[in-house]
Amino acid sequence: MKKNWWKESIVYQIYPRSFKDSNKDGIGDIPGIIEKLDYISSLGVDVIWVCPVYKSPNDDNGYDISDYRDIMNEFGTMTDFDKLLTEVHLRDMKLVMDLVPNHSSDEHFWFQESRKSKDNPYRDYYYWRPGYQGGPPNNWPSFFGGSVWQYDEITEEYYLHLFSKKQPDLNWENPKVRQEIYDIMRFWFDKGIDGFRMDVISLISKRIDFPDADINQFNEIITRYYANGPRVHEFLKEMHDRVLCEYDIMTVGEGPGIDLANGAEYVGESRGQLNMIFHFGHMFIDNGPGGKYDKIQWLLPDFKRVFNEWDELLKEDGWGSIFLGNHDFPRIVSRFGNDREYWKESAKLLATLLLSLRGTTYTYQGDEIGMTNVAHLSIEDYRDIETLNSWKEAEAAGRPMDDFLKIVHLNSRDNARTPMQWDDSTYGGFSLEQPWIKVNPNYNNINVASQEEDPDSILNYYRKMIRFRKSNPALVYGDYKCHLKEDPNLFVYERWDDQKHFLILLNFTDHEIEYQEEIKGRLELKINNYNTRNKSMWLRPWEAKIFEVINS
Ligand code: ISL
Ligand code: CA
Repeated sequence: MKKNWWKESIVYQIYPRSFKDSNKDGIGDIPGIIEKLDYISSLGVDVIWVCPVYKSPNDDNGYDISDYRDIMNEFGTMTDFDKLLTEVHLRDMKLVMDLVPNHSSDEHFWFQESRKSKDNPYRDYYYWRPGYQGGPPNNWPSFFGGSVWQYDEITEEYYLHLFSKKQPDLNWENPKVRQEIYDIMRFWFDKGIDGFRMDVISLISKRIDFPDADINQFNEIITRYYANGPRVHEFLKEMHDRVLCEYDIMTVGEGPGIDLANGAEYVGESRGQLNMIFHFGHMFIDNGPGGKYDKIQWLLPDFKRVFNEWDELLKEDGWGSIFLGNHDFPRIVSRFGNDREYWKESAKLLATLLLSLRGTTYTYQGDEIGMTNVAHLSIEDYRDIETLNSWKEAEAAGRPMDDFLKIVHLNSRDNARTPMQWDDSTYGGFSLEQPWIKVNPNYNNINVASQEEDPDSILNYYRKMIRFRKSNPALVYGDYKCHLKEDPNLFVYERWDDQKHFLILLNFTDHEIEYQEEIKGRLELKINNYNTRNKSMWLRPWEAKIFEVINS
């Protein structure tokens, strides 16, 4: 296995709007991030990934970009950004930005031109099609509800938008569009940034014959028509050969439709495309056939299978990304742990998992203090376009809205977007003014300041686990073997290289369980998420133990 800095990196993801407000307008910003760099560095983080900070009308919080070479007004200026980059580097960390190449904002100059006339030089920067029988060109549904086609009166044609109508899809078939994106990438690399997380990279090539979808399962529509289109690897290879190969940077692509059948094609080292991808196997584990607003109970054997199969797929050629949540998904302790009776234990157990699997590990802001989902009583307190659109659709469909509110509580992307909880002052120390989105009312109990003081806190456990991972390369590069694959309660695995050998025991339940397999060798307890350490094979509720196996 070839070693690389990005394989060993601990990545910390920042959602700037919700991280820290420095100028009392209730919106997180770049100077706010700079204020907190010592904190981030104190965790042991190597790489910071910031979600989009470019100019944007914020229809989708920065994932709708109107100028790729400038900074969003609310977040600061280019001078602030340059300072951020310098300060990150001064602390021996790296900075990765979010690249959103699949779509721009409808307020981008390209789109403003494109919509003007059918012969405008920018017309083919986007997908324009005539209507069909008085309606849109086909029946494809958008990620954010409604059709993917928006009618534009000026030229009496429709444009494609897989996300909101303010996020028109860029036409990657047009070589000029590709060149524009490569130039933008170079602009940021030449400033000295250390990589890109690439938004919905799986969608840049799609079925451009635009056939009607003949099914109504959204997930299947994605894989059949939107994702992994015929030219996606040709485009990525071109991007790599024209830009990426010239810089010592890291890339991680994300996208719906990336699965075990195609994942290796994105990251195989000999293929020269991306370093890593985020797949959503475990992120959709509690979605029923109707998608994310059709919740089902997730099961541990399925969860383990996702990690096992991806590890198996990438172990010879490629590299994994290990994450349990991000700005698009519920809080990890609420989703995969028990955020009530075993809040602390289960948050620490998830940290143990995150930091002991093979792959680069990503921690989303606030997870290091066990931030939880939020349950606002009114839809008025939600901000996310996806949540609000699906609310409107559910209302129109006559669904019982009390029940729908419960699903929003479980699944809304805003669960991850409430302000970072720094201390117990008003607004959780995020801002001195009313934030753009309400603070989770539990900020009095869950915040950075109180956990700094407590040696037994989730925060200090993250620090300990990060140190432990860094001092044991077996946890980064070493082999992986899962035991008891079908066991519904325990997640047990070994990690080893020529130096060290570890056995990791994780109890994903509210009750005590004894681990009964026989292990050769002497076991030395190295990490335990309970402060009353216990080296027996009994696991208390949500207990996590890492043993070193000696003389095996
Ligand atoms: O959020 C999801 C499920 O709730 C995903 O399906 C998500 O829409 C998908 O992974 C793409 O996400 C990315 O691109 C979107 C943006 O809204 C997300 O925040 C971003 O992470 C469009 O740019
Ligand atoms: Ca601000």
